[in-house]
Amino acid sequence: MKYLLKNGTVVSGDQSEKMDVLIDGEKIVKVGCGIVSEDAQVIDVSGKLLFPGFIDGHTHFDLEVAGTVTADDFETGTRAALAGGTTMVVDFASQDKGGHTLKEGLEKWHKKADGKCSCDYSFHMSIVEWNEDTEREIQDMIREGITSFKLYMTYPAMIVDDCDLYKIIKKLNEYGCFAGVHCENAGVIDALIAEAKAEGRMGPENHPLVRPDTMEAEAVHRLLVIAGEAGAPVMVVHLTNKKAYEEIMEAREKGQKVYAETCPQYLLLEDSVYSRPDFEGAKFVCAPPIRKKEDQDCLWEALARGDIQTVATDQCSFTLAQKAMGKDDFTKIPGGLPGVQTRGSLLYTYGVREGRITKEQMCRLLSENAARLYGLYPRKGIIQEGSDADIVVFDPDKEDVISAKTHAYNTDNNPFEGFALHGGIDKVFLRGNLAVENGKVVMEKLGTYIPRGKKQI
Ligand code: DUC
Ligand code: ZN
Repeated sequence: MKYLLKNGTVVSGDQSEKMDVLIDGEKIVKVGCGIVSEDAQVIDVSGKLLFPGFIDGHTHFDLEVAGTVTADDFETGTRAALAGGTTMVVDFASQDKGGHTLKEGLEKWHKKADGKCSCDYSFHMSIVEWNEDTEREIQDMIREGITSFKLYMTYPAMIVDDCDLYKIIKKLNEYGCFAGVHCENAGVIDALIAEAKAEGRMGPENHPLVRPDTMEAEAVHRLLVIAGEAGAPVMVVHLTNKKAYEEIMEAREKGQKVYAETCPQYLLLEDSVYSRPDFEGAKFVCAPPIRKKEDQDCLWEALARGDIQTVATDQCSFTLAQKAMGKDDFTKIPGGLPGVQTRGSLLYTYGVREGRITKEQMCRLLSENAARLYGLYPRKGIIQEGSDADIVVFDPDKEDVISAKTHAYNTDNNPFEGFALHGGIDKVFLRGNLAVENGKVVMEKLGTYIPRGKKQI
């Protein structure tokens, strides 16, 4: 199928320009002014912004958490993502502890995802055990198109100690790869949980108190000292707060390569949500937790300065019934929030429209930088000749209000319930297929696994 998008504003990380875009099959074949084509279907996109398809580098679909499984699997989750302009997700596949291989983890995630996705997809690989076999497997992963990895400094089933952290990030760097790291101090958090329980503090309002910003910042600091010693780049995923941000800036001043990612919940929600009555605070339980207004302000300013490379979602959704597993004990509430459907429109509404970031920065944060970080550029992350025809036709005048009644997730709650949106998704092209029209998914399950190359950033 051939499409000619006429009179839209093509947004890149550097500039925005009124141009036409010609799509033939899966690719963009021409970008310029006054393009004519005799056989293309012409779509007038006057007044619309054309972004390269958004890439979400942090999702958890079909994931077992706290004795349950996320409400959204790859089918419902990628459909919601596509409706929100995300044409590619990079989900977290994981090795299991107890002598299991990375290969087994990858096969497991392919089984969860293959044939079910409505947007393109790839995986990071979480390494939870390190030995000579795992080390050898890194090259197998690279051959499979997995070039980014994940390490956890918390969670018993996932945690790696400082010794392995050092060895892994050093080895990954030798192969031109890197890890995103979940930074929280596991030991002190355990102690704070024990204190809360001993005092009979069992409600969700205790969640941010046992996972304080200081213990995220401590872990970021430790990670970056270790990474400095290893001479290796690392990424701090889901950065939430000012103290942790300052640790990143300090390491960069010393010449270290540190990438950072944050998420809409840390930009737009405050920790008072955990004190909402009737157990509503449970909806917002995620790790690290939502922080304070001054942290939000710090993150927005960091986005504007380009100090944070990407805004992902950490999508990990649960129903209220699942959240109620922790009714009498907040530590049993499965952690995570949905977010893939509204990342673009929230960043536009509360970032671009409010003058905190430009639309070009939005393009970098949602698409271009993720493509560069995860070895997808310029196949993805840019609207140019030869790139995949992944295009978001964004309507800056579209008005909406986020609600669990109308969202596409398989959940009955939305952390952004009631948030007004000024600007939203009109159409989405996924590799040349007009898969979303008027904000609704009209073509499903066209997503394909995308093997990735090495980072270009
Ligand atoms: N944090 C969550 O809240 N859920 C899933 C994984 C994570 O790091
Ligand atoms: Zn996560």
